[in-house]
Amino acid sequence: MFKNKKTIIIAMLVLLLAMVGCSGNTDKDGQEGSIDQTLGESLDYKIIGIDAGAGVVQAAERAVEEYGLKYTVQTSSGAAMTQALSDAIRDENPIIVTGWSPHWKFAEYDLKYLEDPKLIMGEAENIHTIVRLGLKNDMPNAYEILNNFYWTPEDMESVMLEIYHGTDIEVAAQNWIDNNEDIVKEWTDGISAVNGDSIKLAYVAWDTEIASTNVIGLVLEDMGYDVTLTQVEAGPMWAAVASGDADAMVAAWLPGTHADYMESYADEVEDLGPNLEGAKIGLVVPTYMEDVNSIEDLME
Ligand code: PBE
Repeated sequence: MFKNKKTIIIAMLVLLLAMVGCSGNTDKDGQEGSIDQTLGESLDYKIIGIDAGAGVVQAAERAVEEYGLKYTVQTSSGAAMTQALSDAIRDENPIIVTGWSPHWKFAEYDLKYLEDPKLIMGEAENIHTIVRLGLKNDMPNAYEILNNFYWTPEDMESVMLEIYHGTDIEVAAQNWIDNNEDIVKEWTDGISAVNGDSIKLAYVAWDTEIASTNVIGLVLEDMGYDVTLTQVEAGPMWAAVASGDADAMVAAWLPGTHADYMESYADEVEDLGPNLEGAKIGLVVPTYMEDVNSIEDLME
């Protein structure tokens, strides 16, 4: 009896040790799917991008080329990228995404930008307000409000976070306005309201631009404008302001991210300067990918 019991206990211990041994085969810091795979193999040599027209995707493609990486940048959408990121983090799997800040993902997850010693992804960026030629004459009040529009990365991130946590976009934008009346007053100070003039703002469905466009849209609405927000892709957004189809956009990332767009349309738009300073783009990974700190670490 005693002997039997002992045998059972030993058998159980052996089984337990075997199970522990097995789980030891999957890399504990989540860098690789199995011990035989390189990081690149476990990622299928993919960097998770967003929409093809985004400057950050083009910059990532340039980085792949300049650093001689085996990776390809997979295009999708901002929403698909953040979904892939959250799935990977849930399972502590490795992932590389095209990222930018301000962005709620840095408040929600432990993430890091990969160093970029060749500065291919650019340095500090600002977000500019761009209007169509002639807006100053046609709609001087809106032009002034757009010219005054300026906030901080923290302001923008607070709107993005509220939307991420489930608040309706317009409600989150209105909440920010209600909580920051002094700032909004600076944008509208001394400018008189109009009586239902139509104004059209173009934007792309990037989390940053959803936040900014909705905030300035509501401010213009409060000032008596009949505001239409039109969601398009990046190229069409720039083209719409250049052709006058849209009156303005607050989504131009300069000097780097949208340099090509700016160069193409320089003579066909008016740049009202930054509405936010201290933005950034880059390749972003979860901090648990301890061995990967630089784009150079992706070279094989
Ligand atoms: N972004 C957000 C855009 C600009 C705003 C960084 C995704 C881009 O890459 O073009």
